[in-house]
Amino acid sequence: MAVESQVERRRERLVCRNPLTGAELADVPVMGRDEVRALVAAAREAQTAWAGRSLPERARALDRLRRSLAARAVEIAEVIRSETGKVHGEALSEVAVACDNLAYLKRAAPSFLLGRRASTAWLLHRRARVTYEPYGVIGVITPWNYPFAISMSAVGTALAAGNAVVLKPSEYTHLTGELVASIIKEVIGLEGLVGLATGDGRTGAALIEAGVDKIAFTGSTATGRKIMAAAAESLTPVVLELGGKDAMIVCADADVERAARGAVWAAFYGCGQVCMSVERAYVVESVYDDFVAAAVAEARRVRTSDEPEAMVGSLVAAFQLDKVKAHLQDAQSKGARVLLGGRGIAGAGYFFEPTVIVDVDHSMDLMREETFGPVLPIMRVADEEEAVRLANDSTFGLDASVWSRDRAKARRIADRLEVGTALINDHLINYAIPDLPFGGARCSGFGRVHGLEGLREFARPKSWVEDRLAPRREMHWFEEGGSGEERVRALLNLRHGDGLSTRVRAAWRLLLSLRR
Ligand code: TXE
Repeated sequence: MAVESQVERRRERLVCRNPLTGAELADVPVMGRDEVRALVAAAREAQTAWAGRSLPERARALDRLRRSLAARAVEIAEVIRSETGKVHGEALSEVAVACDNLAYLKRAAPSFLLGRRASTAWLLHRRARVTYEPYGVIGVITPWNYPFAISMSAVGTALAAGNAVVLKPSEYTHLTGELVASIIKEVIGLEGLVGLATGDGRTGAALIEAGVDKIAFTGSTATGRKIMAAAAESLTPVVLELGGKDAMIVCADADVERAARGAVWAAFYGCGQVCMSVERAYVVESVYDDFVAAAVAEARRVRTSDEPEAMVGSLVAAFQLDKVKAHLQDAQSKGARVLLGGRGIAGAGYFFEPTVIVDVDHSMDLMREETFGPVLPIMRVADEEEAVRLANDSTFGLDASVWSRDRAKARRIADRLEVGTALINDHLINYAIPDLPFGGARCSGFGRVHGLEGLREFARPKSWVEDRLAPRREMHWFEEGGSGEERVRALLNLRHGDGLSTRVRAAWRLLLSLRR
């Protein structure tokens, strides 16, 4: 039986394995079209009552969920670890981020989704407003790298907006997805609102065709394209959180020590399997040697193993290890030099040495495609202009950072980077700020999660207009024997005419026309 890393595809079931031990974790059915449709129907039934709950009631139910996560944080982290090979602290941080986001939703949802009055402009005797309505049932499809935080973020926000959800977790992290659904099911007020579709891409594809009202997808750009194409058939709206190839720019006046420590953390955290990892560092030549030396020294401190003192764990599966090796091999064949690391670590799991590599250029896959591993490529640039040009020379646009002691200058540089999030003297941490919308530009996707924008991503604006006086005729309705041109001209001059006398004459003409 060919084992694809730790997910074996037998008949119509998946066998999921622990990447560190190879132990069988779960044997899950690959759900087909009919089962997924049944999940959507059941979610839709539960959604009707849920949408009728007031915003504060919904917020309180999400806060009960937050407290439940916090109480079970260690148990949840162990499940995440068993499927991803992460270190303890990183697995636990997923739960912490999920709790922070739910606390934010409790505070923000009641006000962000309350709706608003709208100006009626020249239609004086009308009232206009906007309400934010739930879509209905949201299909949430999530990846293996942050299986709990990413799932809980999309599911929690969708629920806050009054939707129900069918969650399709990654086949590599089935148990974590199952835990998300089971914990939510036990929360008073949330029963029946989240269905679990188990399986791989085929089940994900079935979900898109199962009549959901919106799809929230996080995963690779390649799969994002497939999902958007499939959703186009039914004009199902999508939010796509896709891959990244984040750049960091180190200016001549940067705090080099801090920039090097920040680069190592943001490149190796999560074993580099984070969509907003630093995957490219552009360093102005006057500080290049100091930065490289500091980055290598800092990277030497990074422990990679499954031991308690480790800072970095295993890659998730063999396919990820193969991708990292292939990118490094291609780069070295084109002249790149590995200064530290560069090799897999023998033994159980898919551990890889934290790697610093220089003499890189944009002919290499390592500088163009998402590596998604513990690799820090550093490129010397003549100046900030060249750094901006190279940072923008990418199909991706998720995060980017600029490191300089002159924050105003750093903001000006970051302003020129086509990305979803710009950071000054920091990187990656933005996902942990619930009030900050997260998402990409270019092939990193569109739509947002988190923040006001993320909440309203899961609520459809509905506009309302109400007449309050009910006159027999309206000035814009058909009048006897004419197209209304005179009235329109008078109204145009009244609102936009040049000078008071023009506007007074226009008002008089309009009154006369209304008396006819
Ligand atoms: O992601 P996929 P994978 C990148 C990273 C990684 C690569 C592959 O570079 O090496 O993607 O990882 C479901 N219709 N990122 O294979 O394929 C699938 O079952 C509907 C970056 O895990 O994108 C899973 O639940 N659904 C990313 C989810 O999509 C489909 C995080 C993600 O799978 C489908 C993860 C289809 N046709 C990987 N095909 C980030 N930006 O954080 C697959 N799926």
